[in-house]
Amino acid sequence: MSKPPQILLTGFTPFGDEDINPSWEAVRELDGKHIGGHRVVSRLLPTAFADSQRELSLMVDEVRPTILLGVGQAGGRSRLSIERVAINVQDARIPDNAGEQPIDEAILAGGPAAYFSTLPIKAMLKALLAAGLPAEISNTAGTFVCNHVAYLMLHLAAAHRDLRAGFVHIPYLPSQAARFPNTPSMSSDNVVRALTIALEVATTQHIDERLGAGTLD
Ligand code: PCA
Repeated sequence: MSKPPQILLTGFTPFGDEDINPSWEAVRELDGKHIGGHRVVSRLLPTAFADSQRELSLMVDEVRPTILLGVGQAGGRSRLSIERVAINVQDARIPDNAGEQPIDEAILAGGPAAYFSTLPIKAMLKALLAAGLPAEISNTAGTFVCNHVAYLMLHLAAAHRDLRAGFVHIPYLPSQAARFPNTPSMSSDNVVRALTIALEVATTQHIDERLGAGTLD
């Protein structure tokens, strides 16, 4: 029997004041699972600009995925945010885990200003909302390590016809949000459910749906 196509699913190490990263807590649960005829390979990326770039490239060479989905923590967001775009800039408000704090530097000198997700983001959104999971389209992945990794994933996808890529940000875990008033959270079980649904849609749908999900601000 031939090997199933692979999904490379990445999460990040904790950063800033946190000692847990909900992205890795959910992503690691899906390692080895089969979704839509694909096998999931879960990997941990360091929350550091240079190290994440090097490790991502090694992982992609080793796993040779047909779908690449990055997941990162966005503390304060209230919904699973399906990122539409990644921009060619590094502007770090805090140092990364290697102590680097680039300001207004390009990720790839001479690269395009931005890349769009090549996963069916609207179809993913529709399926998540239909399953009763809070989700949204986001038009910014920030300017820290997540945007950096999302941009590099989309750069790889632009160069490989058989590779599609995207990125999602997730809220704090309840245990993280409990420290701050009025702070939204999502349980790891719900994030795992949401990622499974999003990946099911990504494996089966190559053309996105037309569904309004824009914002005025
Ligand atoms: N979130 C950070 C980097 C790692 C993570 O989980 C970000 O949004 O850039």
